[in-house]
Amino acid sequence: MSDTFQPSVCPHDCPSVCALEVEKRPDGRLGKVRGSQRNPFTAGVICAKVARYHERFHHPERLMHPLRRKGPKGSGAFERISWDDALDEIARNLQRVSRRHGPEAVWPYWYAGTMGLVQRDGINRLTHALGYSRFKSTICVMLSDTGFKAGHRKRWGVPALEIAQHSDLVVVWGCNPVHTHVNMMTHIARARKERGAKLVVVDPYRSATAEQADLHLDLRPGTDGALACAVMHVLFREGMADRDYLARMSDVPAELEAHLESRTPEWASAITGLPVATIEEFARLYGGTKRAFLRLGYGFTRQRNGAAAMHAASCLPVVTGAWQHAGGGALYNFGELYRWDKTLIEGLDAVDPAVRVLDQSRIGPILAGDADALEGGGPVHALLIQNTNPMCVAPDLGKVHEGFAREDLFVAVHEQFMTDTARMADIVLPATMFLEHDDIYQAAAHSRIQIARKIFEPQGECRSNHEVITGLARRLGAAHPGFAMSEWELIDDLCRRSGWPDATTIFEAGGWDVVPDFATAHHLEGFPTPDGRFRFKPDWASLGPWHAKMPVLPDHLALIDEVSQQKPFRLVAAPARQFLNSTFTEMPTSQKREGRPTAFLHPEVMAQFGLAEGAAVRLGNERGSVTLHAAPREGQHRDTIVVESIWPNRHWKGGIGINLLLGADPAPPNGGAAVHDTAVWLEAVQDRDAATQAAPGLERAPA
Ligand SMILES: Nc1nc2c(c(=O)[nH]1)N[C@H]1C(S)=C(S)[C@@H](COP(=O)(O)OP(=O)(O)OC[C@H]3O[C@@H](n4cnc5c(=O)[nH]c(N)nc54)[C@H](O)[C@@H]3O)O[C@H]1N2
Ligand SMILES: Nc1nc2c(c(=O)[nH]1)N[C@H]1C(S)=C(S)[C@@H](COP(=O)(O)OP(=O)(O)OC[C@H]3O[C@@H](n4cnc5c(=O)[nH]c(N)nc54)[C@H](O)[C@@H]3O)O[C@H]1N2
Ligand code: SF4
Ligand SMILES: [Mo]
Repeated sequence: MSDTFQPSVCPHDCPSVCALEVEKRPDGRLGKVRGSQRNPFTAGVICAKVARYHERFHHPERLMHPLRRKGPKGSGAFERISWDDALDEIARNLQRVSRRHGPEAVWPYWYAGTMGLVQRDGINRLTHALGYSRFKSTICVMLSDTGFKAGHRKRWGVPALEIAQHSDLVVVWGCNPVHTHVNMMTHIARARKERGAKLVVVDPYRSATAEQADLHLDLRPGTDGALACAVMHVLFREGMADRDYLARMSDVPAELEAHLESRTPEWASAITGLPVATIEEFARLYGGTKRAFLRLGYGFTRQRNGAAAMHAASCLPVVTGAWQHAGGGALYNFGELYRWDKTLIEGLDAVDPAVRVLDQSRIGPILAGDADALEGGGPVHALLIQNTNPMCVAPDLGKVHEGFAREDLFVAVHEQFMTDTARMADIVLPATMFLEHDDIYQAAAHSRIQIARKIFEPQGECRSNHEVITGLARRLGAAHPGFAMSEWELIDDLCRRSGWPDATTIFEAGGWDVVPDFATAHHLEGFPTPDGRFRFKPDWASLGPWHAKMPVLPDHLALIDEVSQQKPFRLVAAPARQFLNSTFTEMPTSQKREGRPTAFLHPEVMAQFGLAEGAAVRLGNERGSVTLHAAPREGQHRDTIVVESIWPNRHWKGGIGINLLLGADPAPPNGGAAVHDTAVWLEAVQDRDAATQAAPGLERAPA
């Protein structure tokens, strides 16, 4: 690496967690950002939006100093104040609320704007030390984690590096890596080029990944359990199940086989909308390839039956025994291999189990005072928010907007930009970016611990999340050793406490791979269940309170927001390539490349509604409606509508985006946001003006 390039790690909420090389120019500004070779999963490749990071880092609209609201909530009128005044005022308000309503009326609210373990998770230390309402993180991986653990109990899998060397077939299931973690495509492309490997993509629309596939299964959203069962039916029927392996490595193979007898391709065809021949073609391809790599994504689990769907799909490599072969098996997430002990970072020794836990995804109902969502406790009167933008990304967004407008709610937001959420705050604090602080990272799609050190001095008056949390802890009298430690000390403590080398060693080595040997990665000596057997019949009761809804054996769980005469379409709010959730929406180049909020419709639906490309349409349900532009898209079922997201509210004329339509009800067995599971109606908007507007509008349906 040349003098001007220094090592770093991408902190954004992405399975790839790329190793970066960043250029610090002689004038002190950020120059190029490129992928590093030091991490073999990154392999020198990063996504386009992070390659343009100088645009975000030196953005003229970055928050540079603390602000206090001086106009009505949400008016955008703020005045500059000092850090001391800002932290004093937040502390005063949290104390006021705590005294008057009890500490559970304060809810620290966070997510993964940065995935650094110190900067992201440190807020929990404040929560636990002061007895504030705890946080149940459900918006992203709850459904996928629960579904995967149902069969395997722990999360790890086959390293993606095996793909290029050994895989003859890659199945990308409910996942769009071209948009969401481009590095996966590097390894898939190599296998195709060097080994002639085939690519199958299971996705309700012709995503950028499906576009590249040899076989695209464009099933109806929320029907993956049916597809998986029918594939297993064919595997058993046509002698492609590895009975020997099943007898050794699974719990109830005979029961499974009997159960699947009625789960025929004809049965699944009626549910999934896929032709019988396509289901059989896929089953034969999968069953006929020992070195079949299954990439299980997050996307297909964002359905009310998503945990059941993940469990069903994760059964496939057990039935064929693909796990035994190099390049075969599955990868969902390496989460458990890191075996972190986050006692000091999160203050886990200060947890009071009697304090209520509030569900992240239900922030709308919670702020609206829904008794069930409040877990029987009183209202939330103060939010301290870091690393997330719920006014844009949360489901049931209408309720979220009403909640943030409450005059009896105090809101402090620590942010890099004036997001939809920051705009609603009473106090806004400016946050550092990853190049301006230290942190440690784990990844989902690879298995390397990586540490990044501060390269630039913070711009303006920006402070890190850790500085804000310790500054508040001092003022609030919160006691915990973690508040007295530096970021680096916390990183070092985490590494040692978890049984890894110290932080300096890991940093200097350019990362630390926690990948197990081949036998462990492939579960050759047993799955991480107590008896080493994969569970076709999961112990759902141990996985969440709503376990009674779960199927006994893999199945299609008919719980989705199914079409009806009133709402004949199913909306998938899939991720946009140039945005990362709502991050990067502030970059002009990203906005330009994404265009405008657009609904992809089947060409026949365009014709049926008399729509030309770009025409305005309205999508709605009982929660409201939004107006956007229509575009035809081949390769999706007639009743599927896809809107790539997440456009900020200001891009929608009525001031609220696509998540207005999404429900926040907790999906079984343990909660989770069904962000791709929404039945909607569609209508053409006759007004020609609406069709030509760059930022189309919205009308809320009457309550
Ligand atoms: N560019 C970009 N990158 C991102 C993000 C982003 O918003 N933009 N988000 C980041 C985050 S937070 C995460 S968690 C990851 C997620 O990364 P992924 O695992 O790729 O998951 P999703 O992005 O939710 O959705 C992926 C695909 O799932 C499909 N899908 C939806 N419903 C179903 C279904 O019922 N069945 C099947 N088979 N497929 C379905 C969608 O059409 C979509 O193409 O990506 C991260 N990376
Ligand atoms: N329609 C639709 N909605 C979805 C999804 C979808 O696919 N479709 N996906 C869902 C998923 S998977 C997820 S994970 C959620 C994600 O939702 P969010 O977690 O809200 O993700 P972002 O919108 O990217 O917001 C992260 C914010 O953190 C800020 N940030 C970044 N680094 C730092 C830092 O170091 N300090 C501080 N204080 N702030 C920082 C960024 O500026 C950004 O505004 O959205 C969910 N909502
Ligand atoms: S692919 Fe993901 S981890 Fe890599 S640079 Fe882009 S956002 Fe960051
Ligand atoms: Mo996510």
